[in-house]
Formats: sequence, C-alpha cells, structure tokens
Amino acid sequence: MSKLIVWGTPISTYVRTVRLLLEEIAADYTLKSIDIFNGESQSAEYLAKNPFGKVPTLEINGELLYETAAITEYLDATLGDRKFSFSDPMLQARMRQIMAIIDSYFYAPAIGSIVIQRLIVPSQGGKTDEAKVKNAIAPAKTALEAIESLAAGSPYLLGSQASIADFYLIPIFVYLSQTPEFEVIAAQTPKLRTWWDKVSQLPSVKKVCA
Ligand SMILES: N[C@@H](CCC(=O)N[C@@H](CS)C(=O)NCC(=O)O)C(=O)O
Repeated sequence: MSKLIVWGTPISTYVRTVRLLLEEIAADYTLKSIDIFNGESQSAEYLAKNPFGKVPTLEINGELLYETAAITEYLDATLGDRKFSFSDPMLQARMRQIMAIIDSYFYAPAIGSIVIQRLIVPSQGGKTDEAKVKNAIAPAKTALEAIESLAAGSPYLLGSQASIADFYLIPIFVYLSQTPEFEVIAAQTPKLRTWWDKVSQLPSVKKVCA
C-alpha cells in the first residue's frame, strides 16, 4: 500500500483537482498544508520538492511528483484502474484537450484575475482591481465557450463517465460561480450550466470544496 502525501493549500483549485480524484477512488492520503499566501511555497524546503513553488506536489512513498496532469494521470493509472480516463482515443484526447485549455487559457483569467480580485483580495482587506477583472472577462468567456463546444455535458463533461477533466473544471466553477462575472462568462454555455447543477451535488465536491 503506497503512502500518499498531498502537499498544498486546501483552497487551491489544483490541489482540489487532485483531492477530488483521490476521494473518488477512495484512496488513503494525507494533506500537508503549504501556504501559497504567506511565502511558505517559496521556502527553500518546499522549492526542494517543487522548484516552481506551485501546489500541489504529490509524495508517493518518498518519491515526489508535481504538475497536476501528471499527478492525476498517475493516480488514476495506479489506484483508479483508469476509471477516470477513456479507452476511446478521441474521448481521451478530448479530456486532455479540456485540461490543456484550462491550464493554458482559463485558469489565469478565471482564477488568477477574477476570483483573486473578487474573492481573495477583499477577504484579505484589499480593494478589487476592477481593470484586471474587466480585462479577464473576454478571455475567460472564450475559454469556457471552447470547453462548452467540446462537452457532452450530461451528466459529466464527456458523457456518462466522469473523467479527470471534470475534476479540473469543478474547483474553478466553485469559485467563479460566486462572482458576478460568472453570469456573463457562462451566458452561452448551457451544457456546462446543466453539468454544474449536477456535479456540484457530488459528495466528493461537498467534502473537498466546502
Ligand atoms: N502547472 C501547475 C499549476 C499549479 C498552480 O498554478 N497552483 C497554484 C494554486 S491553484 C499555485 O501554486 N499558486 C501559487 C503561486 O503561483 O505562487 C500544475 O498543474 O500543478
């Protein structure tokens, strides 16, 4: 039995992606907190685990693995019986495509700008940078509409089977849906709205993203 440690900040979307998968495969793991807001993720000790100072990092019996796509695909292969990937090559490619769109085009405007400015900055006593929020709406909308065009939408992003792509998008929706910009960004994404109504009720989502 592998000893699994997830190093990361519990509110991080990428940490939540890994934890959603771990919960869905009922794996035993320990979450060890690394704070990305107080400099801990830039400490020499953490940089020795992850030279980019990002969370999460997974430790498997002492071996370190970082980058969420690598972590989730490793866990799905070793503990999940590949239940959250596809044997059909096109569905697998669609899953990877959605993960890449989120990494490359959606995370930065949706979380890095809108969620940070609307939810995190005010919670820490700061003032929202409205220009940053405004500039992030169009790129976030483009990325979400691209995902919409690839999605089956019911009940999961790519049809009847949940996949790693669902665990990528869910934690972002948890936060983005709490911002006023969500209505504009998701205005043309009816499949994703239906998807969100269903997946937001999953016990794993309530546990990890509460
Ligand atoms: N490419 C990384 C991205 C991880 C990432 O951006 N994590 C964010 C938290 S959701 C982080 O560590 N932010 C801290 C920082 O940028 O200093 C992955 O796939 O794991």
